[in-house]
Amino acid sequence: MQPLSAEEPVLNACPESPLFTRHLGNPILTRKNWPYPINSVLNAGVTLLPDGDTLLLCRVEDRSGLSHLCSARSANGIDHWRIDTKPTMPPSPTDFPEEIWGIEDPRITYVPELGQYVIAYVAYGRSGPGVALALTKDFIHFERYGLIMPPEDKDACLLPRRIDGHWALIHRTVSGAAANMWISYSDDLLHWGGHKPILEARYGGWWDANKIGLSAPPVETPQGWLVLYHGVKLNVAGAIYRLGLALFDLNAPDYCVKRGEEWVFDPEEPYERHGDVNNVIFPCGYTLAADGDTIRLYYGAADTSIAMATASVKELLEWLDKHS
Ligand code: BMA
Repeated sequence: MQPLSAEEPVLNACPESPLFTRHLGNPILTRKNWPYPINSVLNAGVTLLPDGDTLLLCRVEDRSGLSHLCSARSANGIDHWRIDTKPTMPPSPTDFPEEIWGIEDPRITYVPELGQYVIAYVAYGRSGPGVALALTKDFIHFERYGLIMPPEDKDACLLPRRIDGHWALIHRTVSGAAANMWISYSDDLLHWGGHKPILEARYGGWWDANKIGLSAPPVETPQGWLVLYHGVKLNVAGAIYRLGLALFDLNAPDYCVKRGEEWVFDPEEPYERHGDVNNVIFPCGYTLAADGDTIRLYYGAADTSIAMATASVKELLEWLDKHS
């Protein structure tokens, strides 16, 4: 695999979010880049392919308002994107009626035991959004496993290896006013049980009150699974989507070891503050550079475009030590 350079020139470090450095060319993908007419491109699943290309499996909202997934590949992960000329993974409502209103927000996990990528995505159907799985080796052919978590559930990601012999899925269940993060286990990726809440939204005026959810797939570190999660603060003007950090035990990912109190990344730039949905940063994936420390976080900006920011895993962990 061709390593990514950790020294890519990125600028625009923000004093308010010193842990993240936005790419100067943000947003890196907009509807203007698309080879067919669309409304917006956002919330992409991310992976590094064996040939070194960065692959973004983008959520694309078409001009009917419904979403599908479309691949964009780039050698440097920043520009010269090669975008599929038609939807890579359109919804398939005939066989999967839970996809009748589209598919959204994929998170990609490469699973060495399966030799495949597992995509956890939102299937939007008449009962609301639920979690569906699809497996692929090449992002051309997809094997759908169908709905694995019924509505209302989203923000899901499979861990890359078994925990105590079982596959583990982090997801976000909504029940009443509470939207909290859960973990569930399976032996075959189809039938799930052992459901446990792992991180709950706070209450009152907190930045992550009432509604939280997994952002990018957890980063496996010697200290534990480093989880970036989004918190949604509701105010009279609408919602603000921000990012926070938590650390979970490596062998018991239902156990939260640390949780940061303040957010670490929030909408500040015009392309994050203004768009189809204002004040949203929504990452669904990252790549890790060859130095094993630099992550490039790809995020939907204001539900309109895709932007990128870099961060150091070491610095995120150090911040958590001081702020949890
Ligand atoms: C969430 C998801 C995301 C979206 C965000 C902000 O609930 O639907 O796809 O980016 O809201 O609108």
